[in-house]
Amino acid sequence: MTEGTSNPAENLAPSADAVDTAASRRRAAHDAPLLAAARGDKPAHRPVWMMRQAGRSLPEYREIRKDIGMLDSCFNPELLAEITMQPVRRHNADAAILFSDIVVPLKAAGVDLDIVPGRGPVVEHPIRTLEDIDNLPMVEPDQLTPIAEGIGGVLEQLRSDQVLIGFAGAPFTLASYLVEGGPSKNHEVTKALMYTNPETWHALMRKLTPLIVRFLRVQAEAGIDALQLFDSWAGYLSARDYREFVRPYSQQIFTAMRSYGIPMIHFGVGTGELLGDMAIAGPDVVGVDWRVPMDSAAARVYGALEADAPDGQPDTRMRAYQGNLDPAVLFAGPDVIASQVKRIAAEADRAIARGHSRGHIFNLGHGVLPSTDPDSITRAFEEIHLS
Ligand code: 1CP
Repeated sequence: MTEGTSNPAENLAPSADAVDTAASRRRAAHDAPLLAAARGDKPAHRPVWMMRQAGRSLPEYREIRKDIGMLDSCFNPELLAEITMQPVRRHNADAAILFSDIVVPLKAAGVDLDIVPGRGPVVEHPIRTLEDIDNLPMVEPDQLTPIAEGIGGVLEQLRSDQVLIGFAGAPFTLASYLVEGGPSKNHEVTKALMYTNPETWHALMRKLTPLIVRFLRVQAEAGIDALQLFDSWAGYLSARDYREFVRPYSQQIFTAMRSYGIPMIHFGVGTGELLGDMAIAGPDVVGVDWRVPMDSAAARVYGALEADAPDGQPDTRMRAYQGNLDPAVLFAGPDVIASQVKRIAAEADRAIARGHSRGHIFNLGHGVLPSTDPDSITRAFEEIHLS
């Protein structure tokens, strides 16, 4: 294997100074309901935010973005802060999700890619060989300065009971865009690479893991209160393949980020069969899509953690859970929204009562759909706060 792809020397863990910097930038948001739920304390109300809450469902977003491209807005600190805050103000959300994209650290590093309207990230030269991987640049923290500045702008505007969630794409999901060259329905080129050329696959994972850690460290040191690692497309893998080809790298990311002491959330779509393995990777909060009831999800994870570490202390098997309203329910009118919110709240509370879960952060089971009526979103937030 060539030197560039083996990446042996990158020390993923931050220095004590870096951890101190992060702590000094972070606001004292200890009583924020989302942080309380994540660590297992009783929140003042059930915290809620929605994946893709910032973006296309809001007229104020379409207005502000009408003359500027997606990636240009991600590297403009004022715009980034404003778009991040739009849904927080409109819906009284308990968390802001940083307006950015999983391909931002690649773009910052100089990879030739764009986010094409109506499609998503498109990579000019797909990455499929060891040579391609060698040529993939590593991101330098100063290339991410606009993101750090944008985070500062958001933190100035949030109330002390609201938090800012930073994020990154997990190595598998990011690799899928690089290998396929763009959005993919079945991820077949990615899987074919994994099966026919595992050395190349692992080299790509070893290259992306430190890049993702660097992106998250810049965010942590700029003061984010929590982070989410999106492995959106991991649900396309069998549990066996996930364990062999993906989990070790996601696990390295959680291990590297743990010393910052902020809650870490892990989410993917269609991951019912992977929830235990995703929890073993090391997050504090497991995201659940709408296909699996919250109490079943917690029971599955608890069982998987017990089997993984039979002598572990009981509380090492406890995670908090995030989810899981079907985004399509926001189209079904107030009565259906209210009854589904009540059902999900009851399922999540049952998991806590059974000792399988330490808290619940309400969310959708995946992102807000672009044509959702913003008023139904606001009403759903109100309903969830009362649940
Ligand atoms: O023109 C536009 O408005 C672009 C649409 C858009 C937006 C608003 C894209 C392109 N990305 C984003 C922002 C974004 N992306 C955020 C912040 C906003 C928020 O959540 O409120 C986040 C967290 C992401 C993360 C992201 N990007 C993921 C993981 C989350 C998920 O939805 O599963 C993924 C898979 C991407 C890739 C991506 N970027 C954009 C699109 C349309 C896609 C998906 C493409 C595909 O279907 O493969």
